[in-house]
Amino acid sequence: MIDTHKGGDFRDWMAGIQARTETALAEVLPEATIAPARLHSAMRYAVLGGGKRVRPLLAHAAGELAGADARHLDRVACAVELIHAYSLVHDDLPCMDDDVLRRGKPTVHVEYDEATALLAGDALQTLAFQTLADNIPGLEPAVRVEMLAQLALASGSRGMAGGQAIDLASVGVQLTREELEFMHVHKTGALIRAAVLLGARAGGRLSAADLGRLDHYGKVIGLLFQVVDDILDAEADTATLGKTAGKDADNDKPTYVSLLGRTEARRLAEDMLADAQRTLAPFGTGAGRLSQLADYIVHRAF
Ligand code: GRG
Repeated sequence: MIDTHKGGDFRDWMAGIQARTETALAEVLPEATIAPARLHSAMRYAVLGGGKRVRPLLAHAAGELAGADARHLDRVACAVELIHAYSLVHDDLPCMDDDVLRRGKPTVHVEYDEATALLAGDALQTLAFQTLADNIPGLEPAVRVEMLAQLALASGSRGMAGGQAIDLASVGVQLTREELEFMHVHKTGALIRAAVLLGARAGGRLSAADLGRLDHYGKVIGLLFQVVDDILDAEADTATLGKTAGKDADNDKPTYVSLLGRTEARRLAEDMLADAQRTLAPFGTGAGRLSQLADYIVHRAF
């Protein structure tokens, strides 16, 4: 379907969405000079100038398919990316993964302090909801309420935060494949799925059946993102540290590689990619960007 994720046209489209997302995020985030300046500075530090912006790309791609206004999609993209940024700030805290580096820079609690990082994450989360709740000219309030409910569900205890809780409880535990999948469908997958659906909801063009197809696509690529992340982590560990493949470097968390082995994990990723592409087939060329993004998620590094 269309060209692959390596095509120049796709790269240009990606760069365009990444740039407009950066601008939109810089606008919705309070200036670092506004009091409380340290908190606002930490929020901007956490969000701006880094990240692949996978979720905004998915929101825009789904929204384009649904005939959405690009300015409405900017708001959706900001909301989802702010939730993502909050999750990373909190995930890096000493009480969770205790990481000192993120996107090649010191993590927020290292650059600022732990209390500021906690508050920055909290405030990013609430800013995400404010971004959708504030008036968006041309986007019906009823649609925005639906989006707010969907984003809340994806972020909370029955979504990302719930997945994180299961992840923390699974350190040193042997999970079955079903349990691992359940954890990742929530921890990483729920927000990715929400990015696709919120983007689609911003346009009025799709039927319930089409939204159902996109929901399946979002679910598959959300999980696929994590399978690939596990493979990339295992490869990085082996390359840099000579570690035993498949175990999380820091805390012995189960991964797809530890459960299936690298070859089988790669096969799973390719099978899931095929599932995602099949799901998009009825949309024809209109789903070209979503198709390329699925390909990009799998082949971004191998
Ligand atoms: C703290 C409530 C709470 C949740 C945290 C998603 C998550 C839940 C933690 C992230 C931990 C992690 C590194 C998971 C692996 C997959 C993943 C989400 C990687 C980071 O996302 P990318 O690759 O990051 O999209 P960039 O930097 O490109 O934005």
